[in-house]
Amino acid sequence: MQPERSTNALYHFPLSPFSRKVRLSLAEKKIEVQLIEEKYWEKDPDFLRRNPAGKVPVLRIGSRTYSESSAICEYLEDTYPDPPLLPRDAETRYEARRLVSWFDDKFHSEVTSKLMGERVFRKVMGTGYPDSANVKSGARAIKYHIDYMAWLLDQRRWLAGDTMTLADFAAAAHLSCLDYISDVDWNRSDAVKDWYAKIKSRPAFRSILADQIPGFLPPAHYADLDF
Ligand SMILES: N[C@@H](CCC(=O)N[C@@H](CS)C(=O)NCC(=O)O)C(=O)O
Repeated sequence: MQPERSTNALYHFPLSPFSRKVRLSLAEKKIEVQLIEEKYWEKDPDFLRRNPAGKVPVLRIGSRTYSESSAICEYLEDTYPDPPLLPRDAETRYEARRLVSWFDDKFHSEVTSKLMGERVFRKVMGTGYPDSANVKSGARAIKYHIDYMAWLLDQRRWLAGDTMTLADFAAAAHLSCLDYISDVDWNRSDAVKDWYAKIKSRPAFRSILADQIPGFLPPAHYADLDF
C-alpha cells in the first residue's frame, strides 16, 4: 500500500516490538504519521526497495526513508528534540542506550523471538506448529528479565534513571507485545507492574493498546489502564 502523497508514514507490523518503540517515540514527540501495516515476510518488492534489509519499521518523512529502529529514534531525537527521550548527561544517556540494546538484543533473542515467534508468527506466516522447547525457554527467561527490571526500578523511577527515556519505550514495546498474548506475569513484581501501568497510561500508548491482530484476541487487561 502506498501512503497518500506528501504524508509521513511508518511501515510497521502491529506486534513488532521494534515498530512499537518507534511508534511510541513518534507519538510522544507528537509527530503525525500514517501507519501502514507491512507483512514483511511477503517480501513485497516496493518494501524491499524502501529497506533492502527487508525489516520493519521503515519511516518515511517527505521523500526520505529511514530504517533500523534505534537509528530512527536517535534521528528523531536530533530532529525533534522535544520532549527529550535521551538524557543530557553522558552517564544516564549511556545507560539509556545500554538498556535499549539489552531489550532489543538480549530480551528479544531470549524472550520475544521465542514466545511471539512460536505462538504468533508461525501461525501468521504459516510456518507450522509452535516448538514447545522454544516456548518453554522464553517463558523461563522472561522471569529473569522481570527480576532484572525490578532490581533497576528498586533504585530508579524509570529504567535508566529518574526520567523516562528510550530505554522505557524499548522495554515497554517488547512487554506490550508479550502482554497481547498473555505471556507476562504481572504478579511477579509490583515495581514492574507499577512502571508498566505508568507508561501504559501515557497518551502515546493509545494506538498500541488499540491494535488488533486477526486471529489473536488480546486479554481484557491488555488495554485496561488499571490492569
Ligand atoms: N535491528 C532492527 C530489527 C528489526 C526487525 O528484526 N524487525 C522484524 C520484525 S519484529 C523483521 O522485520 N524481521 C524480518 C527479517 O528479519 O527478515 C531494528 O531495530 O529495526
